[in-house]
Amino acid sequence: MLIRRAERFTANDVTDPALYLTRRELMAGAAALTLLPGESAAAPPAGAPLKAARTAALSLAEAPTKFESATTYNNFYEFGVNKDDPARLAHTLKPRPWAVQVDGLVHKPKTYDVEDLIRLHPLEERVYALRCVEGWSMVIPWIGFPLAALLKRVEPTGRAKFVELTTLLDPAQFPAQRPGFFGFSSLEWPYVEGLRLDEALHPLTLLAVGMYGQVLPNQNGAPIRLVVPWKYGFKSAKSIVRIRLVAEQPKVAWEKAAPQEYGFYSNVNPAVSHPRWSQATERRIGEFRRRATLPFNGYADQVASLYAGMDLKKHY
Ligand SMILES: Nc1nc2c(c(=O)[nH]1)N[C@H]1C(S)=C(S)[C@@H](COP(=O)(O)O)O[C@H]1N2
Ligand SMILES: [Mo]
Repeated sequence: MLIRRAERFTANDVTDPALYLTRRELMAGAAALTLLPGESAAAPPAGAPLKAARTAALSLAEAPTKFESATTYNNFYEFGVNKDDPARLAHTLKPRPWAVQVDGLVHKPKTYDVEDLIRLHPLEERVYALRCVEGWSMVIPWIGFPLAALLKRVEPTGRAKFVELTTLLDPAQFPAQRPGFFGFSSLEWPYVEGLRLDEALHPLTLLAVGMYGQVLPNQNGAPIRLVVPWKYGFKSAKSIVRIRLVAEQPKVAWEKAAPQEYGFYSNVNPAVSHPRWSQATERRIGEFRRRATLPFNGYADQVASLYAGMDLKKHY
C-alpha cells in the first residue's frame, strides 16, 4: 500500500495533548467555557463563539473549506437526502438541553448533560480532512475533545471490545423519521455507528461540539457528533444521545442498509472501489480538479498499525 509522507500536517507526530500544548494553550481552551460566579450555564446557541487552541500537530496545513459550504452541503438523512435539506430544516432540532447516556460494559455508567460533557476536558481545535464515500471532501476546523477522554472516565470493563454510538430518535425533530415520510427510507432509525475499542481510543478520534470557532450548527450534528478522519464520513455519527460499550461488533446503519456496498470498517481506501464508483479520486469542495484519495484519508502514518495483518480488501 502507498504510504505518503507528504507535508500534510503542520507537525507529523501524534502525542498526548498534554505534551505538546503549552500550559497557556490548555488554559485558553478551558477558559472559553469557564463560568464566572453567578453565571448560569445558559445554552450557547448555534453560531455562538467557541474558543479552543488549535492542536497543530494533528491539524492539516491546508486552508479550511468555506464555512458556507460546510454548513449548506450536508449529509444528515434524518432531514432528507438532498444536500440542502439539513440547512433548510435543521431548525427543528433542539440541541439543548441534551443528555448523552454512556453505558454498557463500563464500571462507571453515567448520563451526562451535554454542558457538563463539554467541560470534562479542554477543548481543542483540529483541522481534519472529511472524505465522504460519495467522492467529495472538505477540510473542517472542528472543536472538540478526544472520545478517549470520555471513555477513560467511565472505565470500560475487560469485556468491552466495541463502541456503539446512536443518534437521537425523535420524529418531532427529524422529519425523515416520521412514518410515511416521502423520500429515501432505507436507513433504519435511529442511525447507529460503531468503532472497535482501539479505534475509539485513538487520539485522532474526536467528539466535536463546534467548528470554525463556533458552537456546532444543527445541520452538522449539534450538540455533539463523532469525527473519525481516516474513515468515510458516514462513520461520524451526528447528534449523539448514547455511547455504549459492547462485546460484539455493532450492526451499523449503512452496513444494515447495503452490506454489499458498506462494511463496518469503512476506512478510506482508494484501492477498494464502491460497487458503483471508484474511490481513487475525490473532489475537494471549492476546487475544480479532482485529486487523488489517500489511504486512510492521509492518516496512514497514525492509524495503519491498527489494521496490521488485516486484509483491508475483505474488511472494507
Ligand atoms: N445521524 C447521522 N449522522 C451522519 C449522517 C446521517 O445521515 N445521519 N451522514 C453522514 C455522512 S454520509 C457524512 S459525509 C457526514 C457529513 O458531515 P457534515 O455534514 O458535518 O459535513 O455526516 C455523517 N453523519
Ligand atoms: Mo458521507
